[in-house]
Amino acid sequence: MRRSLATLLTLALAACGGSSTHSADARDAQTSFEREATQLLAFYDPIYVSLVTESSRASWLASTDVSEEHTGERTGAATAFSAFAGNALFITQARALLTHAPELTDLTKRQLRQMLALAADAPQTNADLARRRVAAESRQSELLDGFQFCLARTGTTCTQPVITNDLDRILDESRVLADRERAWNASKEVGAPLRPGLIELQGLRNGVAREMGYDDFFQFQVSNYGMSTPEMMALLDRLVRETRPLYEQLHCYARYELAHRYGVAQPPALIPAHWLGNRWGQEWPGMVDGVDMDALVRGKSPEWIVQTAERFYTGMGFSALPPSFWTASDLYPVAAGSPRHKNAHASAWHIDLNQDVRSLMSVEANWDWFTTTHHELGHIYYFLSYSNDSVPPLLREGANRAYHEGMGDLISLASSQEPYLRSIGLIPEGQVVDQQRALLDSALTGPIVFLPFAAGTMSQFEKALYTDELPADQLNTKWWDLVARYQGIAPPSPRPADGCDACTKTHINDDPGQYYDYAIASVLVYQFHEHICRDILHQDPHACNYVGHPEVGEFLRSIMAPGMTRDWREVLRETTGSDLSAEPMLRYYEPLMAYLQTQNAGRQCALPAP
Ligand code: X8Z
Ligand code: ZN
Repeated sequence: MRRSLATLLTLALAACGGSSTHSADARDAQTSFEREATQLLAFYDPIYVSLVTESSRASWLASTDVSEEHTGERTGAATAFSAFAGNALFITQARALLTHAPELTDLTKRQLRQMLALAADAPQTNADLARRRVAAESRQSELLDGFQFCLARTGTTCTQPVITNDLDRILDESRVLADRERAWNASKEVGAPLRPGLIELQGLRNGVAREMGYDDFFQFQVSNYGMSTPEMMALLDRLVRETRPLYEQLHCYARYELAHRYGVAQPPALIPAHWLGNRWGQEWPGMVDGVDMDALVRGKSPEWIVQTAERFYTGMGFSALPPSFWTASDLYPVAAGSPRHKNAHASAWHIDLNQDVRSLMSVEANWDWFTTTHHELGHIYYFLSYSNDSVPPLLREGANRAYHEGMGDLISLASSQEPYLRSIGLIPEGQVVDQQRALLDSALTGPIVFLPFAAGTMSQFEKALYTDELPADQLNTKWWDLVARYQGIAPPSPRPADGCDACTKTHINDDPGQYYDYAIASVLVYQFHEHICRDILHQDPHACNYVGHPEVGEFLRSIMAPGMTRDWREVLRETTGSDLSAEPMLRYYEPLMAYLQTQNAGRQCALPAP
C-alpha cells in the first residue's frame, strides 16, 4: 500500500511541474498558479478519499471491537494516511502556492489550507515523530475503549463488571450516597492507566504541531477558528463571565436541594461530585421535583429512540438515512457477558466522505440517550448535506468544528420542547407542564451548567497541558483546582496526586485540544434557535416546533450544505444577521433569574469568580 502510494506520489508531483511558471507574464502567471493548484488537488483528492476511507474503516473496527489486532490495523491505516497527507512535498507545494494567495480563488486557498492542517497532524518532515504519535494515539484509544469498569472486587478479581451506562444509571437514579460514591470512584479508575499515555501524547502532539510552525498543539487546534490562543481564551472567559450570575444561582439551588435530598444539614461550599447525575458534573439532571425527563421515554425501545430522532429530521424535509446507516452503525450496548469491548462514548463517522455514514452509540431508553441520539444524527445529516458536487473532499467539514457540534445540539433542544413532545405522544393529554420548572431543568442540563465545564475546566486544562506544558505530577491537582474554581465542585475524598481524573474524560484522550467546540456550539445553538423560532416560525423560542416545517430544513441545509467552503463568521452573519453572541442564550434563560432568587432567598449563595 505505502509502496504504491509513494510511487504514485513521485509520478504525479513530477506531472504537476513544481513552481516552474515564473517566466510567464503576469496574466499567465495568475492563471498558472490556480492551474497548478488545481492539478495538485486533482492528484491529491482521490488518494485522500481512498486513504481516509481505509483509515476510517480500520478505526471503526478498532473502536467497535477492541483487540490488539484491530489496534494494529488502525495504526497501519493511520500511518499510511499520514505518510500521504503529511508528505513534505504537499507541505512545500501548498505553502508555496499560498504565497500567491491573491492569484488563487477562495475555494482553492481553503483547500490548500486544509491540506496543510491535515499535514500538521503527522508531518513527514519528522517522520519518526509522526509515526510515534500515530502509534501512541492508537494505544491510548485501545486502553480507553477496552477498559473494564468494575463495581466490586474480590482481591484483584472483578466480581461486578459494568459498562459506563451502568455507572451513569446509578448516578442518575440512586439516592444512596454510598452507592453513588462507589459508582463515581469506579468511573475514575480508568484515569490512572491512561496517565502515562497522556503524558507521552502531550510531548508528541506538541512536537508535531511545532514541526509545522505552531507554538503548541492547543494553538494548532484553535487555528480551526482562525483565532489565536489568547483570542480563544478571551472568548471562553467572556462566556463564563456572562453566565456566572445565573450559574451562581443554579449552583446555590443545587447545593441546598441536594443537601436536603441526602440529609446533610449544612450544605458544603463546593458540591460533592458524587451528588451529581453526571460523572464530571457537566450537567445536573434529575434535580427538579416534578420534572422527570427519563419517565417520558421509559418503556420505549432503544430502536424507537433512534427512529424517532430520524423522524425529527425527515419531518423538516431531510431524506431518510441511507439504508447502510442502519446496517453499518453500532447503535446499542454490547450484550452483558459478551467478550466484545467497544468505545462507550457516542460518535458519528463519515467513513468515505460520501454516503457511508455511521454512528457508534450505546443507546438505552433514557433521556440522556434521547438527546444524544438527536445530537449524533445532527452530525450525520451535516455529513450528508455537504457530500455534494459543490464541496470538494477536503472541505467536507463543518464551517468550523462548533457548527458540527451545534447542529445536533440545536435539534436536541428543539426535540425537548413541549409542543413537539406532545405531538409525538410523550407528554400525555391532560398532563400540565410547569414552564418555570421545565426551564430550570433545561438550564441544569444545558448550557448554563455546561459552560463552566466546557469553557472553563476542560479548556483551561488542555491549554495548561499543551501551551503551558503542565508537568505530569500536577495533572490531578490542576484538574481539581479548575473544577473547584469554575464549577464549584469537589471530589468526595482527596484524589491521588499520581492519578489522572482528567483522563477519564474521553476527549482528553481521543479528541484533544478542542472541547471549547462544545462551548461555542452551545452559544450558536441559541442564535440559530432564536432566529428559527422568531423569524421563520413566528413562535416563542421556549415552545417552538420545527417538525412539519420544511422551511426550517431549508434553513439548516443552507448552513450545512456549503461545508467548509465558506467562512464561518460570514455564514453566521448571513443566516442570523449577527456575529457570535451569547445574548440569545441569556435571553432564553433570563426568566429563571427572578425565580431562582426567590427559591434561594435566605441561602448563602456567593460563588467567587474563577
Ligand atoms: O462528546 C459529545 C458528543 C460527541 S459527538 C456526544 N458531547 C460532549 C460530551 O459528551 O462531553 C456532546 C456534549 C458534550
Ligand atoms: Zn458531537
